[in-house]
Amino acid sequence: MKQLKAAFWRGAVSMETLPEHPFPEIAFVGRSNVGKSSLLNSLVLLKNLAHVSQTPGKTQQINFYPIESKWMFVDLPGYGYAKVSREEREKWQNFNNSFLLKSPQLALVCILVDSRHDPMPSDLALIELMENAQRPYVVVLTKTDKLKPTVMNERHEQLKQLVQYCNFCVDVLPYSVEVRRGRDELWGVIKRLAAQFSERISQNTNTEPTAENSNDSIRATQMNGER
Ligand SMILES: Nc1nc2c(ncn2[C@@H]2O[C@H](COP(=O)(O)OP(=O)(O)OP(=O)(O)O)[C@@H](O)[C@H]2O)c(=O)[nH]1
Ligand SMILES: [Mg+2]
Repeated sequence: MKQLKAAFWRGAVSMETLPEHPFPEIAFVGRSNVGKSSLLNSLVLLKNLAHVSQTPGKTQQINFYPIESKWMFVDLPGYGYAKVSREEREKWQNFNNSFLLKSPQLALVCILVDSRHDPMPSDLALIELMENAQRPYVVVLTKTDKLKPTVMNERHEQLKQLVQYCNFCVDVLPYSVEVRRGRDELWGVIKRLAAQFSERISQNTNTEPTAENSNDSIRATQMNGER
């Protein structure tokens, strides 16, 4: 496993300041402190690409990281950080949701859920958001090194049950930065969905896009994907 070419490129604080670029986006989203930045670093094998903190709520903007001039990783501010005002929290949540609903380059959303707890209402709301938006996502169970194998398997089963009737969930993957669990599997999903996204874009430049045929092609992506 070698380090990938990756660097911080830009941060955005509103829909108006989102940068334009040609790469398929892979977004990382979840509650504050769930391990988004750590996971992003572990995927590219760099220690300090994204800022990891003992203090939750450190990622205060949507951060863009071009990877190998092929993909754009996008680290979103965490949900539910208690120590900022409700107004501030709502502002970030609205920005996150707008990005997830509207970004034209979004190929895959990685929804990170802390494996040590039952999924929280904000985790379920994210799944619902992506289903309503009809955009592909993968559920990643973080910090599984902190669980005994039987407990980890139970949590994995619980989440698979939860999404069994969801149309746009590509997979549910146990992950750990500490013991490098799930890295190859997640890369597999990222590469597959990014390639399908690029193919869809090139097809759509030949066919006049309609709301109907773009949804059909996303759905076909799900149906063809392995579970
Ligand atoms: N044991 C263990 N700890 C982890 C793992 N992933 C992240 N952590 C720890 O969890 C804490 C939060 O990690 P971050 O990556 O900063 O989380 P984040 O979701 O980016 O947090 P915000 O940006 O504040 O929303 C840090 O202390 C990490 O070291 C993991 O797989 N195993
Ligand atoms: Mg972070």
